[in-house]
Amino acid sequence: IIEPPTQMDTKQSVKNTLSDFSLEAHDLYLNESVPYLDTPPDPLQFYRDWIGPNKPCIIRNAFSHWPALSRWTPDYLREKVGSKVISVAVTPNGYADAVAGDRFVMPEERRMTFSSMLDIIEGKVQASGVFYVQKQSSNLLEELPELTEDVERHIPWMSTALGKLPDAVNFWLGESNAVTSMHKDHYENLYCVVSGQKDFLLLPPTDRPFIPYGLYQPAVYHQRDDGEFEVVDENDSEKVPWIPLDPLDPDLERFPQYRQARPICCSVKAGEMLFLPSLWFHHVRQSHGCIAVNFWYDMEYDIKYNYFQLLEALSGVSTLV
Ligand SMILES: O=C(O)CCC(=O)C(=O)O
Repeated sequence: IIEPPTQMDTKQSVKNTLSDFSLEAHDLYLNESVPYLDTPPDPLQFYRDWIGPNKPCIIRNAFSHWPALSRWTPDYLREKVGSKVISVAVTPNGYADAVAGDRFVMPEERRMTFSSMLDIIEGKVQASGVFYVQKQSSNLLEELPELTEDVERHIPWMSTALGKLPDAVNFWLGESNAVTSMHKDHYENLYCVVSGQKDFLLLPPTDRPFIPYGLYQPAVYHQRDDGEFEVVDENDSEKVPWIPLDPLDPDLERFPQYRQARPICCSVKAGEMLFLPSLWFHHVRQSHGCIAVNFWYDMEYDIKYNYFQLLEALSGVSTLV
């Protein structure tokens, strides 16, 4: 007599299939490190080789003509935008938008002048907390339009390749201990480092089955007058799905499935541009005072997205084993 499969057998079989799925992606098309291109690409070639296949690469000499590369010194920035009031993310530990205990904690969004931020970066003022300009809602165009003449509002070959303009152009400036926790976005991301260095840890979308998610109560940090930070619940907000794992120090007892993940690390230096394809998981660190500008082009909600949604659903089933 052949016994019908139990629910446990079915889950184990989904889990095995997903492990093979990830292995096959590595065998078929993924690189073991992030390759370099030496010149800005032709749009069709870039679409064919990198956007379509959903593979990251680092492009050199893609924005050597930007005045920002030589101009953006603290003195120049103070003179040009020093008095502008911008949004700065402030946290006690450098972790903005990250899981802390049983909460998903967002940074305090502090309004301050660009000069005050530079004072902190340059060590002229000792502030408690970690400061990071990382507003992500096209803050370059919205908050610092005076700086756009030093860069470009879009990357012409990327806009041609995708047939659209970026949804957002973001400006990043942070302290060395400001970290962006692991997450993924629905953007084709061109990330340009203007000064300093960014360190990316990347995981392909096909490694999704090994990446744990939980549902967390949203909260925000708030710095009290005595300098201490408190965590204030956002009671009216719905729970947020987020990744509780720190890929720099993964708790493999708690998340054994992460053993199968195969992260790729890369450093993006001043003058280099990372193409970070849609749906890739990324965790980001930086050198102190690193400045970057990035372009978020919305992804196509095509069969790639559609398959990824299926993978998400199946990953949820398999982690219940
Ligand atoms: O630079 C960072 O800290 C994070 C960048 C990022 O997450 C993004 O561009 O999607």
